[in-house]
Amino acid sequence: MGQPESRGVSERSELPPGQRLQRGWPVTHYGPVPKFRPERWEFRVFGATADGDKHCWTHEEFGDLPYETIVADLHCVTKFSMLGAEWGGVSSRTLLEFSPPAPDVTHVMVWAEYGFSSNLRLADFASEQAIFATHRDGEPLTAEHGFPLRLVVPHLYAWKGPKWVRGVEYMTADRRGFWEERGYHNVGDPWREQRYSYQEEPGDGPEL
Ligand SMILES: Nc1nc2c(c(=O)[nH]1)N[C@H]1C(S)=C(S)[C@@H](COP(=O)(O)O)O[C@H]1N2
Ligand SMILES: [Mo]
Repeated sequence: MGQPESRGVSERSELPPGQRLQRGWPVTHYGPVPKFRPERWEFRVFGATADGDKHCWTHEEFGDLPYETIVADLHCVTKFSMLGAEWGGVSSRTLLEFSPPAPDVTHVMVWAEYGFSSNLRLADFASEQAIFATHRDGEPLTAEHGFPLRLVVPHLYAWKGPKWVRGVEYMTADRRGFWEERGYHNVGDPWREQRYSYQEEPGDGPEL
């Protein structure tokens, strides 16, 4: 990997409404922890790409992409927050540069092992703080925290950042991901407490 480059500290290390501070780093996810098999692992960008092609990286190739770090908080919708971790990896902006979306792309679906998925508005995905992390606080991720790769989108609830992420689908219309189909808010902004889909307002997401 190249020289680490710092993107600076997160703008607000504070608690969104209704959240409490969590000490330590609990493990939270649905389903089993997948086993990492490097020879079978690939990262795919597909759907409405600018050139119409699917783009794939092996684990080794992904590790050659430019490495950056950010300091960011994680807010779980079940009301605990972890503040101020340093995440290292490949920013979503870098990925968008290497594999640009078609002009009419408005949303992305981020795909992980076992079919877990989460949808994001393109603008949220392209936010400066969003990072495909391989490291936390200088150490490689552990298996239960998403090794070899997880997405971190600090300005949204943490379910919007799949662990064990394997690809991104560029979409020209919005579609709900795993938790968004199961009662969680389509946008998921913790500063506006967008926890559940019944709170959605017109324009926040596709019809339920
Ligand atoms: N693949 C996958 N990623 C996931 C989840 C999941 O169920 N599956 N849960 C999310 C939720 S709800 C949270 S709070 C964070 C927790 O990350 P942590 O276990 O590293 O604290 O992972 C997110 N990423
Ligand atoms: Mo969560």
